[in-house]
Amino acid sequence: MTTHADRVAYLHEAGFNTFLLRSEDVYIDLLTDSGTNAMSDRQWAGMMMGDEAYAGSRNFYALEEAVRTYYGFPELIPTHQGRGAENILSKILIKPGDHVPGNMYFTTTRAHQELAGATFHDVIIDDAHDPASNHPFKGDVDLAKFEALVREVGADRVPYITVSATVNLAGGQPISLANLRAVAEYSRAHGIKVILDATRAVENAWFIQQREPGMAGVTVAEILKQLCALADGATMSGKKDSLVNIGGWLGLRDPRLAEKARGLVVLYEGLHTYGGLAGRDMEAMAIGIGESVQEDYIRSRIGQVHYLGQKLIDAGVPVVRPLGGHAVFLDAAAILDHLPREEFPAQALAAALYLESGVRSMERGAVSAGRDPETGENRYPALELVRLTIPRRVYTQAHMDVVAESVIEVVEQRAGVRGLRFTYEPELLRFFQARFEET
Ligand code: PM9
Repeated sequence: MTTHADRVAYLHEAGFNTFLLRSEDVYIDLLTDSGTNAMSDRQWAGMMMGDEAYAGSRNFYALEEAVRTYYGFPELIPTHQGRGAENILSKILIKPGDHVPGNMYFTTTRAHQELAGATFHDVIIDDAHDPASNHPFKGDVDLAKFEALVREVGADRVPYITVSATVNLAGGQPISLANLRAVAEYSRAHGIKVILDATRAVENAWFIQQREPGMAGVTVAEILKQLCALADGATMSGKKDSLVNIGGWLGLRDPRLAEKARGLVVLYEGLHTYGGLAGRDMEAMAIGIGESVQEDYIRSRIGQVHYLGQKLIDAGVPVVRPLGGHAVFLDAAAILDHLPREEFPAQALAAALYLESGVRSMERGAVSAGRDPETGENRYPALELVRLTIPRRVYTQAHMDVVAESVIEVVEQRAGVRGLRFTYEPELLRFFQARFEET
């Protein structure tokens, strides 16, 4: 715990960017659910079984088996984390001048697509951009937008569509199985691949079980398999759903494409049977995959997110509706409606929350969206959000109560929160290292 005076000093040192705080100076850390999970006793036991051979580690085969069993992709290329898989996939599928549609952008995913020479196009349904819409599947692709893009640029310039399950920047919102089926049918007919961002697909499967007609009696494990069966490949950050601190993979069906990916993984990550991971890390991820689809686990995980979200809704705090899978997203544009978008209300709100109570959150608005590579102008997404991200198996309901009280306090005192301007703006993925001062 820190004092208010401590936090004023730490926040200034960090340039009003919660990524630049030291974790020691944070009381409750809701920056991200990425790699912040608590591993189970079984996973830790697995860590002791690391086979640290350079090639052909026993743990690689355990991971391959787990991915085949639960995700259904026959070809597995391990990577150090999700963006390693995104880099390789973008390089093997994209030619300069191509177009890649997706159900909303994600920061690292779009950055790799752009670096490979593609233009990203958002083809998510309009409801996803409206924080108040209660659509049960705000992650759905708008087929009319997707088809219009393909007509405009030609199917041969669209190597694949990225479908995220769930959609992080829309608020952890799920895509329905019916929608993904329709996307896959259309894509197949036009020679376009479907690539699933499976980072939080287990959480997505839980929402399908809860909300999609006819799915109530189907297990989360079976729904996950059905989701993946519709995709030609998947990128995965195991640091989320798979309950580990590090690890990822690229899963594919086409063995020739997998050969190409293996050719690149040895260049960027490590040999194709470890992909930048220690053997013990692959073992922990293999065990975590099995744990992640257990019904009791996933119900309590999302239940905790909803416990916090419901407290804020009951207090009248504007949050993205319906509540998502991994986080509660505060509608910073509504809360700090005295600040123009140019003064980054979400960045300012995240800073104010830290100042109030030592709770760390993350900006997910204009700072994260970066600049248009063509025009150099700031991109202003419809959603200007602060994410309260819940690590898995880490915090108690009492911690959630403290967070709710802190947010409510900041909202009550919102008139005193000032806007921010850049003092340092990195060129790529600027949100990680940018620095700000008060306007
Ligand atoms: N997500 C998150 O906090 C990690 C840092 S922010 C860039 O939400 C999706 C949907 C993600 C994601 C990371 C990645 C990249 C891909 N897709 O962080 O490289 O949410 O393992 O995964 C973060 P890695």
